[in-house]
Amino acid sequence: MKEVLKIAIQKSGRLNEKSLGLLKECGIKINNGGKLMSSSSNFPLEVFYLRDDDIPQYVAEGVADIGILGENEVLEKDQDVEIINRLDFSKCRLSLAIRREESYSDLNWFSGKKIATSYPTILKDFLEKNSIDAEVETISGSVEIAPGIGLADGIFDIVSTGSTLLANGLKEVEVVMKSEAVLITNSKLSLTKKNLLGKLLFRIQAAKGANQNKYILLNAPNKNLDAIIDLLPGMRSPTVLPLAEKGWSSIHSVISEDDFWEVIDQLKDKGAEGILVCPIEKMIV
Ligand code: PRT
Ligand code: ZN
Repeated sequence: MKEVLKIAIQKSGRLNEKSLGLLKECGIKINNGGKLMSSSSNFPLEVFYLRDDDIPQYVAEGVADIGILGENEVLEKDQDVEIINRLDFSKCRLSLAIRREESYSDLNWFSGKKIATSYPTILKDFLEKNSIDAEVETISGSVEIAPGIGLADGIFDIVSTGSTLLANGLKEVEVVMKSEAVLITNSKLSLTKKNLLGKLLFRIQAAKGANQNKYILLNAPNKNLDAIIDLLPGMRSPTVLPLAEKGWSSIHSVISEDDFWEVIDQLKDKGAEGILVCPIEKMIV
């Protein structure tokens, strides 16, 4: 029987759509299969839909070969899996928070206090490393209400915009870890599966590169070409083409999404005009 790569993704929730979106960006078509599993029509891949809490164990035991889930869940479950790629989505942080009216000095504030969380492993590890003797109360949901109902003095939970903390009269006092979606695997893959994983990783890299970068075209006076080329180094170096109008050139390059707004003002200062910024479909460096 032909070997296929088995990937576990979240069945529903914050990671589901983005995980499927990533596979789509990799050119992988997923058939509308059952609720538990579906296969691809153009890549040797089977997709298992699971609760994110179960993904580390499924991958560790080899039921699935790879999985996509939050790094926080990987650390919390502490299974024998390896993170092989960071996927740049579902970014959040895991933080300690206390009632807004409390005055907070440093981590010692938590000594002798009770902290509610759904991530006891990560929290206990952090407290131990910092020699803080606090009681950890494990609850499975709505952690943010624990201080308000007198269940705990503080909480340790996922924070993204901070609005949940605000709405519950809490303030973030320590960021313990940052998290994003990651790709995990186990050490049991056959050579065929390793090759398939290599192909998938190559495609993921191309999709990530495309998402993180933009194609930029602009016109610039020739006298400032060197300065503009310095601002837009691109993949190797930018393409420079003469315009019909004498003394002007068109410059084409690739720019990181993160740098774009920084660089744009400097480009304008150097006389750049007609700046077009376009999305990139795939980027292979
Ligand atoms: O059903 P299943 O067990 O599969 O899903 P789940 O309910 O355990 O997880 P889900 O779908 O809520 O989250 C999956 C993953 O998304 C998490 O493990 C994180 O890695 C990541 N992620 C990113 C988040 C958030 N952002 C997030 N904001 N997970 C949860 N939240 C919650 C958080 O618990 C808190 O209640 O949103 C609230 C905070 O958000 P802000 O914006 O108000 O600060
Ligand atoms: Zn979960």
